[in-house]
Amino acid sequence: MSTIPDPAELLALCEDLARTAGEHARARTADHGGVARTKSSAVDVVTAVDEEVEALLRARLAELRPDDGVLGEEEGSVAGTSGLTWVVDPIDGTVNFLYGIPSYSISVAVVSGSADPLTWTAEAGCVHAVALGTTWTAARGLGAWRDGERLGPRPAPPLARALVGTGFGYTVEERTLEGALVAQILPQVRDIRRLGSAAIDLCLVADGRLDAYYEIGLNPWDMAAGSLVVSEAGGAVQGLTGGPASPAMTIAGGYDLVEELAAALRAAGA
Ligand code: LIP
Repeated sequence: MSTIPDPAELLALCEDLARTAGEHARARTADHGGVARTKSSAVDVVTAVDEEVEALLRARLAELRPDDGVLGEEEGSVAGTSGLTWVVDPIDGTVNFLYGIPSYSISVAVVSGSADPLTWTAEAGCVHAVALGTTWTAARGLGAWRDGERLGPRPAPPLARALVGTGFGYTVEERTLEGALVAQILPQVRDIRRLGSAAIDLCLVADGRLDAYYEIGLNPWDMAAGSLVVSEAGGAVQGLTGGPASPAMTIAGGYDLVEELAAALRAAGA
């Protein structure tokens, strides 16, 4: 029976993997490898670098943690036998990467118990914003950091003074609903930001550069590492009615503000 390494050891491995993958992505920024394929719509693209980075992460994990499972955006889920699953988004913010906009990241998390965000226990995570030169890390029960600086709880403003991040799916149906929803939220907040990488959005909530964030339709790999950074920095991450975040809704921020935003989203028909 393999023992699960302590969160500090897993954190070091998350960061090493994310930084190694980031160096590959940086080296390929010039041509991003082109669009390899599309997924849910013609604008839901996968670049060659998305595929290269996930292959690199999986190869390193096969070498270092051969008994662990892996869940990745581009190659899906491979079960393990150790009780640990690595949840990876090779390029979070792919469209930004494609257009040369610096708001993209490598997101690497490791979870125990299950590979389902509704029931897993996040053990450690790293969000490495390659072009921005910023790296957020967190380990269960140990804390969260931005570039090695410890992150702690901070007072949250009321909703009317909150800078709120969000994002949108890639299909016409999703965008029609999400556009109507944000139109109702915008008049109730300081302002909205759509930065294009959920992992970075969540980490900006953790370090106070966003007051809150919500998004419908996040995948496990988009939110696994960033959600741990938020919670270990003293913030809340939840669903629309207070339970765990899920593809139905992810809301992050200070505890009181998250509840105020959740109520506004429910009232707007989310
Ligand atoms: C992205 C998310 C972002 C969302 C984008 C996209 P990807 O992930 O991080 O929050 O709004 O539509 O889903 O596809 O770049 O890995």
